[in-house]
Amino acid sequence: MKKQTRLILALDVTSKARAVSLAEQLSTYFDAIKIGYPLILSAGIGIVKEISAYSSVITDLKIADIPNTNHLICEAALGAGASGVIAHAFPGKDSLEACAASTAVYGADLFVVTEMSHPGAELFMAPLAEQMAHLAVDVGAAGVVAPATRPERIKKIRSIIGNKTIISPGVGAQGGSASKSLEAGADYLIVGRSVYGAEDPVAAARKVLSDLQGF
Ligand code: BMP
Repeated sequence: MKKQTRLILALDVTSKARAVSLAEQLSTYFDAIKIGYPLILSAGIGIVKEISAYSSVITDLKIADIPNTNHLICEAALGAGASGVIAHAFPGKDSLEACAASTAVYGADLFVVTEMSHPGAELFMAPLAEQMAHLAVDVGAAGVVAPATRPERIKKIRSIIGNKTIISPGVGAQGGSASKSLEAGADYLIVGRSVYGAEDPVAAARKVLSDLQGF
């Protein structure tokens, strides 16, 4: 994934035509486009290839199964053209290793979720997030997902993972601050509704980008 704007677009729309149109309009403002269940279930896995015409694609299927099933999911996403996948750590090391092995074959990036950005993540995920970050390091993941809604947690996770990549959702619609997340150590910010849901998505993307000047 290139590192120019430090922004990743979360393209959680459910219309294939709208997704392609937004990708075409917005790709220059983003280093990658993240697509997940809302779009893939609506438009089919072929949407990965269509969006790849405009940008690197990270498939956010939050893979969380036994190793063999994880392998099959990775194959489907990477075979469709994804340059990165996102997996959960909680199923354990063997499950994550299956994802790491698949991504290595394709030369793709594995991102491991540590602590999610929504309030409910404080119940089960936050207490284990640091162990999940260690597991991401152990399996050789390219990076982790850490919450822009809690910059102090980004800082803690950065101290565990060294120079691996942190991609960070929660800016904008979820109330996280772009500048505080970057200051805390995020490499990329994941932004969805505040851009694709805006009346003028291009203007909204430009605004987010201008807020990042100086970082
Ligand atoms: P939005 O900017 O609209 O809140 O979108 C954030 C995106 O990041 C969504 O695709 C969501 O599924 C994802 N995400 C998140 O919000 N928090 C996490 O901890 C992990 C995520 O993948």
